[in-house]
Parts: sequence; C-alpha cells; structure tokens
Amino acid sequence: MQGRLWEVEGELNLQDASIVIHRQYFSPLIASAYLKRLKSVSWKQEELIVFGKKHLEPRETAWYGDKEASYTYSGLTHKPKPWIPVLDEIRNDVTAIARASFNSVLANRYRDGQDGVAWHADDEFELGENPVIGSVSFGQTRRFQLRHKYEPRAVVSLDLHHGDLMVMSGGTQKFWEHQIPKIKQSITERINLTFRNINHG
Ligand SMILES: O=C(O)CCC(=O)C(=O)O
Repeated sequence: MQGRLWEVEGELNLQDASIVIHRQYFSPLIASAYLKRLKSVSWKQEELIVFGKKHLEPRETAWYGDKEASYTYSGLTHKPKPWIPVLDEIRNDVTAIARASFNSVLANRYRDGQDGVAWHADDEFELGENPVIGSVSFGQTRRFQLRHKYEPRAVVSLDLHHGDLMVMSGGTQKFWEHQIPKIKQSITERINLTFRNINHG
C-alpha cells in the first residue's frame, strides 16, 4: 500500500527506527562535482542466483573499504577495493555528521528508472547490532521507501535528492526494510553511497 510522501528534513518520526535526513548536505555545486568524480568507481553489474536461475542485478555496484572489511550479502562475498580519494573525502564528511566511524562503502549506480533495489534490510551479521549507516545521494532524485517488518502498515515514501545525506541507526535495520522501486519514466542516473562499519575477527 502506498502511504503519503514524506518531505522530511531532520528526524523522521518512525516507530523502532532512527533516521535523520540532512537535505542538501552537499550543495548542488559540490554534489555535481562528486557525481562527476564518481565515474572513476569500478562499477560492475553483478550476477545473482535466485531459485537456481542467474539474474543480473538491476543496478551497478562496487564495494570499497579497509582491507579486512569483507561483506557478504545476497549470497555474494565482496572483498573491498582499496579506498579511492573521492570516496575517502565523502567518507570524512559523512563521518563528521553521523558521529560514527565507517570502514567501508557500498556504492550503487542506478543507470535509469529500470534500475532499483528490492525490499531488504542491511542487517547482515558483520554489521553488528543496530548499525549506523550513512547514505548519500547524487544525481537523479529517486523515491526511497520503508516498511515495518512486523507491523503491516502503509509504506513510508520519501524522495532523496542530489546532495542529500540520510543517517540510519538504532533499530532501523532490525525492524524496517527499505527499497528503491523501479519507475517507468525516463530518467538519468543516480548514485548512492552507503557508508558502513564491518565488524571483523
Ligand atoms: O540507493 C539507496 O538509497 C538505497 C541503497 C540500499 O538500499 C543499500 O545500499 O542497501
């Protein structure tokens, strides 16, 4: 069910979750410069096996981080590529506001409206209990949706714009799922970076 569209700035008032949105945390000028530099990311469209059948993920991704920050999700183990300057610079900015440290980043590139990410929570074991995740968006505005895992309710929808920063923490991943739905309209690319801390050893 489609709920109303939340145009929130600041803290989202959601049960069992802690989500803060910083609209235009990066000014349009700075965000556009980052968007350009993010072309240097080693983008790859990964293959997934779902019910024994191979599928290409409907987006391009890349995993960067400290050497030991390997991460398994959707059945794939990702060894991080070493940090590149643009990702490290953005990490510094996000660290300052999230007041958390991040040793890795999952980069997502949605090439057009036919790219998206299905309902999931970032609740993998390596992220630990109640992870802090800093999510930055560049390029095309896309709709980000949330739904509670255990209480069937309307979907919460909000638009994430060029330069927005969203910090998810507390029970967000334990109690909620999120997605970027595909859309029919013809749109250009969006890049999202989710900074994470992988616990190892
Ligand atoms: O693109 C987004 O805003 C969401 C990305 C996402 O769901 C993820 O990296 O787990």
